[in-house]
Amino acid sequence: MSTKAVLITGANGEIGHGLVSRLTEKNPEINIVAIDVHPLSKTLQDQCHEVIVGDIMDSSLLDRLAAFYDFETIYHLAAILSTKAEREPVLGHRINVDGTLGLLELAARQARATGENVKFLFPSSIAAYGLPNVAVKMKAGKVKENEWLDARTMYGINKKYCEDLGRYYNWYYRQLDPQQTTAHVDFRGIRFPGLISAVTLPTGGTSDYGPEMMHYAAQGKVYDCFVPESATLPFMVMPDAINALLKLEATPAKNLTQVVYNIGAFSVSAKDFYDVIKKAFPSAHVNFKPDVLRQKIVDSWPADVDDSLARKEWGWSHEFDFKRAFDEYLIPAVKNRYGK
Ligand code: AKB
Repeated sequence: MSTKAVLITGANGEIGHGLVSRLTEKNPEINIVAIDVHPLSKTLQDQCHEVIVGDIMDSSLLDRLAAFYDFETIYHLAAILSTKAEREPVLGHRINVDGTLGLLELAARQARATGENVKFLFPSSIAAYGLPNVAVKMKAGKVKENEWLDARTMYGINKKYCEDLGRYYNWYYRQLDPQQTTAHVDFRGIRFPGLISAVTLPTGGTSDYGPEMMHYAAQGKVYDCFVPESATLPFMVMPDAINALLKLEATPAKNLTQVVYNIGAFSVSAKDFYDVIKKAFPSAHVNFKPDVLRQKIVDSWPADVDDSLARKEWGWSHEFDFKRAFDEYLIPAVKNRYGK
């Protein structure tokens, strides 16, 4: 008999950290199978049924998992973020696209074998959008899911394509087979804005200037910010991001008309970040030294997103606006983390 379980790839990453804890808080009996290329902390390990230090590209590993477990839900979080994927495009494509395809196949095999739909939660990104320049971006304001989809980064293109793969696995998989299976991959994607965690530091992203500024200030380090003060993106704190994944997972499929949804919380400039950080850490020092190449990527991402579909179809709402995010979550938690 296979064990019913939830699979989390990239479990040691920023979202994975919080997600493992939230899932076990909600259901202490849950069997979490966690994969990451890096070992998980002891606390996270203790909350998982099995932890695998391994690569999602290892097909024999995925075969072994398929043999031992019936996955009801897969949170496929493993990815190479935008700056790293721009520096190593082939690696980005391999992990972000081929890796996702392998996991979708695993989910499809499991659905066929068990006769039950397998939910596939996929963090997409505002990087799926591509606006031509900062003037158009600021004029565009809140961007809808079907607008400005000319992604300009390897990562953004990868995310957009994986959303399309998700749509295919959800609705059209093996559509020519004479014998259609009853169960399928129930793909659900969220285009996340820049995420900010008080617990972990991001690596390899382009929206990382926000969180980096705060973590540097809390450690008394000078931060060279690679975008100008005016650079504006939508951001969200990690507890809201995890709430969104759990809420979308719990929504009955009949309520959902899309396979991917925008979600938003607050849209702020790099200067807004600096002002609020400076208040909490008066000795914080940031030099705005734009790196024009990285800045162009930020300029191609929307300043804000229209998340009305997510609000309407699965009741999405953020708990943390900009003020509350800093006052009640980020500042107390980073002060605690760095012993301030
Ligand atoms: C990145 O900067 O690559 C990510 C993202 C916006 O998806 N944080």
